[in-house]
Amino acid sequence: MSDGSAILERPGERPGSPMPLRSDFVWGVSTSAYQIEGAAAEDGRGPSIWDTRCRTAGGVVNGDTGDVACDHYHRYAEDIGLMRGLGVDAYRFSVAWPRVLPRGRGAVNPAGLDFYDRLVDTVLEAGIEPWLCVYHWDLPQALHDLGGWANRDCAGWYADYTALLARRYGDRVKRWITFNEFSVFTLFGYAIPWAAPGITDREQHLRAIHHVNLAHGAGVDVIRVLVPGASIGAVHNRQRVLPEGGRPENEEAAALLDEHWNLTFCDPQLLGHYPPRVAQAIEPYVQPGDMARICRPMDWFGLNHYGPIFAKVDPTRTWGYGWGDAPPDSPTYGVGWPIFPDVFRDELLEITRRYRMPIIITENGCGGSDSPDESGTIDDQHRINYLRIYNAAMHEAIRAGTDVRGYFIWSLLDNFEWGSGYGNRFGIVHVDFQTQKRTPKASARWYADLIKRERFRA
Ligand code: IFM
Repeated sequence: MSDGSAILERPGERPGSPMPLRSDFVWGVSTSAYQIEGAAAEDGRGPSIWDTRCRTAGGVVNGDTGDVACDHYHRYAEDIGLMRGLGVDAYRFSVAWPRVLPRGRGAVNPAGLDFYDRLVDTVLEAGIEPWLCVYHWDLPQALHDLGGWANRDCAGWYADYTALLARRYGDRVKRWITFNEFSVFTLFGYAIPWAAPGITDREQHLRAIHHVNLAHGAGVDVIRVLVPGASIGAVHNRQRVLPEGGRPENEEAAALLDEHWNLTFCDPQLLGHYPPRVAQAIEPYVQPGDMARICRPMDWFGLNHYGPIFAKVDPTRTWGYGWGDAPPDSPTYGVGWPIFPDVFRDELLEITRRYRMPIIITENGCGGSDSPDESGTIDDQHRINYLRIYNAAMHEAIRAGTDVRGYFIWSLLDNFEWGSGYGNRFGIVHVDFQTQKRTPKASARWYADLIKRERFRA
């Protein structure tokens, strides 16, 4: 295991001096509601499936919860001040569905809607553009009790919720994201039980896939009608899937995981059809006209990328595949995720080849267990190394013809990292979860300098 510095030190590894980026290139930071807001039972917010998951034995490491998280609900102004200090152009955040509609539909919660008014206004006053993600995994528990994403009606409930947001914030928010990482919350929520709602059922997984795709299409239509001048994207996590150990017996597992992870949402939304293995399995749930409802014109492709993933045969799992390990000699960072900048560059090129769209890198970053030294400094060189080589790989993809128009770090703050709780820190700003003290890490200064340098060259 290494911290990735060996890659940086290998002469010629990332050749050539980067070209200037577009003058309107967007530099940003990303967060999501459940991971930072806290105030889970305050001001009328209803419970989400993640509140339930946190209270389920074995659901989250250490029994951690998002009840308080980074207390961003109360400290949002301070956090926006930190963003201003970084010099970012944009802030990608998500709205908590159960904060604005405590039961998912029906009666709205005025205090919840007011919170996002204050947030959006303060972001704009800081000279930062708000990028609003409608859904980042926190389905209202009341809707899950009606079947959640496995119920076709959920697409309509989502469209109504999106309309509420579009009417309320569309005068000030022009950048809209329908969903964050479709394949993660459907696969881990309904087939491999690593996330809420923690179901393992092939049929429910297939239904959830199709209904989420329908919701996406309905959401795009609603935003187009209600928000003049909206620029709409969806955020996909695309990671090349490799057979564990390069072994032939893992190849079919890798091919199926590749369809579930990389193609099951992008292909229907952007090309109008499911990939072959999924198409066959999902057919019973598809109604006439559905593919046209899903495939709506989009303005950009949102890419979340960290590294490749590995698949192996696992007959105990819903689909017969399981998560494999990276080769033991792979360079890794922080929490052990592998560093493969070439895979990032190739993914950007592949998206360009397959979908021919502008790309916004909506998440890229690096987890770790960063803690302050005696002087209170957090010198996260492992993250700086990672960000440097991944930025260099982005430049390579741009030189090779990819139209990348923005880059957002995941994440502004250390936060609630889902099933890993608070142990895996992705922030460029350290959060002491006892005191809620924020301390920018060395990577925050590095990112602020990078933005200045790139703007100067543009
Ligand atoms: O924290 C998550 C985020 O919610 C979605 N993308 C990956 C991040 C790191 O695991």
